[in-house]
Amino acid sequence: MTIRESMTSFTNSIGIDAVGFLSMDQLEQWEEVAYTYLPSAKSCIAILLPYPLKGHSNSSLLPNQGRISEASVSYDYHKLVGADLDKIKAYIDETFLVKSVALCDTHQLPERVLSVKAGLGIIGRNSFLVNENYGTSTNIGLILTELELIDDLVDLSELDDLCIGCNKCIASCPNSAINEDRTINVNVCISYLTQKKELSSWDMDHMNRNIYGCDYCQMACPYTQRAYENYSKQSNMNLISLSELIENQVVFNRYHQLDSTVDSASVIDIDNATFKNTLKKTSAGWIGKKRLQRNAIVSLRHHSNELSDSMLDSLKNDQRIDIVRTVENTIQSIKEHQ
Ligand code: B12
Ligand code: SF4
Ligand code: SF4
Repeated sequence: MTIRESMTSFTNSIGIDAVGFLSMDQLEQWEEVAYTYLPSAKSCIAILLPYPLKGHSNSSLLPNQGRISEASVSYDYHKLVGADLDKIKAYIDETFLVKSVALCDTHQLPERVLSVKAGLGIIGRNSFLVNENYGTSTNIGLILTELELIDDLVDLSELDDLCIGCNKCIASCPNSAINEDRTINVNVCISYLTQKKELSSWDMDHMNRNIYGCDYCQMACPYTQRAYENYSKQSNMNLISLSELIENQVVFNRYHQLDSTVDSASVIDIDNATFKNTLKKTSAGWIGKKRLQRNAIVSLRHHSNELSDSMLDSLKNDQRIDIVRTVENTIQSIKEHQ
C-alpha cells in the first residue's frame, strides 16, 4: 500500500471521502506562505466536510423574522473540521513519525484554489468550490505535512469544468455581487455586510433581512440542490428552532442544526447565558452577540408593523450607543419608505 493509499483508507474510515493531495510546487505563489506554518512541509492535504443546505426563499419569512444562513446555523464548522483534521494529523504523526500542521479558514492560504488543485472540484461562477457529489455546501480543511505524497498528482488540464454556466447563482444574488470571472464583489456581498463592524445606511438597506451570512447563490446551484437530496437520506441531523432550544434548555451539539428562520426579537432580546449556549456555538457565533443583535434590528427595517415599531421604540434608550444608532437609522429608513 502506498502512503497515499494508506492516508485515503484512514480518512475514509473516519467518514471523509473527499480528500486530495498537493505537492509544494503546486501551491505556486502560496508555497512561501505555507512554509510560514510548517517550514519543513513536503505536501498538503485538502479535505471537504459536507453540510446540509436545504434551501429557502425569502417569501417564507413571516413579519418580524430574519434569517441566519444555513451554512452557519450548525455547530461551528471550525470545531468540526478541526476535530477531523486533528484525527488525520494524529494518524500521520503516529504512523509515519513526521510533523504536520492543521489549518481551517483562519490562515493565509486560499482553501478553494488549493482544493481545485487537489482535484476536489472546480470554482463555480459563484466563486464557491463546486464538488461533483456535494455541490457548494462543504467546508474545507488543510493539512501541511512533512510526508512526501508526490506520486500520482492530479493533472488539472484533465479536469472537467463542472459549472454548467446556467447562471442561476448570478440571477439569485440580490445585490448583483457576482462578477463574470468567478469572483465576487465582496463590498456588496450580504455575507460580508453582516460581518462588518460598521454599517452604512446603504449596507443596512441591502442586507435583505439576513442576520448572518447569505446562501442565495449556493441554494440556486443545481449541484447543491442535488447534494441535499442525497445528504438528507443519510443525515442524522436534528433540526431545531432557536426558541425551542431556549425554552427547552436543550444542550446544542454537533447533531443540531438551527432553523435558519429566526424571530428577530429572540435575537435582539437574547441574554448572555442563552447566547453562550446557543448561537455562540454555531458558525455565526464568532461575530458576537452585539453584532448579531444589531443585524436583527436591521432586519426590522424591511417589515415595519406594530410589533416591530414597539420593539424599536423600546430600544431607543438602550445603554449601547451603536444599538441606539442602528435603531435611529432603522426608524429613519422606515419613515422614508412609508
Ligand atoms: C475572506 C473570505 C470570505 C469573504 C470573501 C469571499 C470571496 N468570495 O471573496 C466573505 C466574508 C464575503 C466570505 C463569505 C462567505 N464565505 Co468565506 N472565506 C473567506 C476566506 C477566509 C478567504 C478567501 C480568500 O479571500 N482567499 C484568497 C483568494 C485568492 O482565493 P479565493 O477566494 O478562493 O478566490 C480565487 C479563486 O476563486 C480563483 N479562481 C477563479 N477561477 C479559478 C479557476 C481555477 C482553475 C483556479 C485554480 C482558481 C480560480 O480566483 C480567485 C481570486 O484569486 C476563506 C477561507 C480560506 N482561508 O480560504 C473562506 C471560505 C472561502 N468561505 C467559505 C464560506 C462557506 C463562506 C460563506 C458561505 C459564509 C456564509 N455563511 O455566508 C460566504 C459565501 C460568499 C461567497 N459567495 O463566496 C468557505 C467556502 C467553501 C466552499 N465550498 O467554497 C471557505 C473556504 C471557508 C471554509 N473553510 O469552509 N468569505
Ligand atoms: S453570498 Fe449572497 S450576496 Fe454574496 S454573492 Fe452569494 S448571493 Fe450574492
Ligand atoms: S448555479 Fe450554475 S453557473 Fe452557478 S456555480 Fe452552479 S452550475 Fe455554475
